[in-house]
Amino acid sequence: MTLAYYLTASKALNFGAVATRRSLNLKFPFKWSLRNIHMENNHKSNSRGALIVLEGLDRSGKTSQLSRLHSYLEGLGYLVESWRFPDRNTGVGQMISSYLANKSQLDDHAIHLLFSANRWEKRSLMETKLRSGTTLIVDRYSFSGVAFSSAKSLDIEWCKAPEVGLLAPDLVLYLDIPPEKAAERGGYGGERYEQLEFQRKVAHSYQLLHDASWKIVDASLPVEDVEKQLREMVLDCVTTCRNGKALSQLWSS
Ligand code: NYM
Ligand code: MG
Repeated sequence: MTLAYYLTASKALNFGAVATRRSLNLKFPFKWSLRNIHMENNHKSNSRGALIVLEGLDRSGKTSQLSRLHSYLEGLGYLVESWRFPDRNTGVGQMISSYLANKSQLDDHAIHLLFSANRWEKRSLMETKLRSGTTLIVDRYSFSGVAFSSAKSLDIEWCKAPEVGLLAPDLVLYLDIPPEKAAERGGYGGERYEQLEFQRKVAHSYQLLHDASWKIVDASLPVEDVEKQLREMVLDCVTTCRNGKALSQLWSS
């Protein structure tokens, strides 16, 4: 059973107000005016890059779609970077990587917090990039954190707590695929969690997490068809953020 089955209608994204420009007050000296124009633009215009997250089970096709989207946006002239979590290049990321490779054992709560810490250590860089106009397309984010840990029977609210205050994605693209079909795709890589029975539980956990910022795409379709759908959604989101949209935080009331 797929996530789409559980969906009724998805709500339109709330678009931030587009900033308006005020006319120059020519009565003031030139130097004063220039500084004010600069400050006003920074403050008023929330123009920025978009935070776009791809989520889904292992082998749902996130990584290849991400690289296709990257080329597409770059071809259109956008500043874009591809990110992924876990980011295995940091000290925390190396602990996570060793755990996933079954080279170390950790309590379920402890590894959950490490995954979260791995996002926190990137939070300020993420904000800087977005504010400077770079769109980030991210392979997995907090939703993976909650879905995989709660699939191990950790309390879902406990799992969400350390993620509160991270930047909220502008768009979450969920690549929806039945766990059985994902398992058929060339097999799993042998990391922890890459087992059909566990992936079924993860799929169920994802069902509890989606909200209006998610778009569900049928990832069983041919790669090109999935790509076509993603392109439209992404372009729409990138345009909205470029026109001005405030950054918001994840799971803050
Ligand atoms: N994973 C990923 C988690 O359990 N929690 C998290 O917060 C994140 C970001 O790590 N099976 C799991 C999901 C994957 C595994 O990710 C490695 P990838 O995308 O296969 O490298
Ligand atoms: Mg994987």
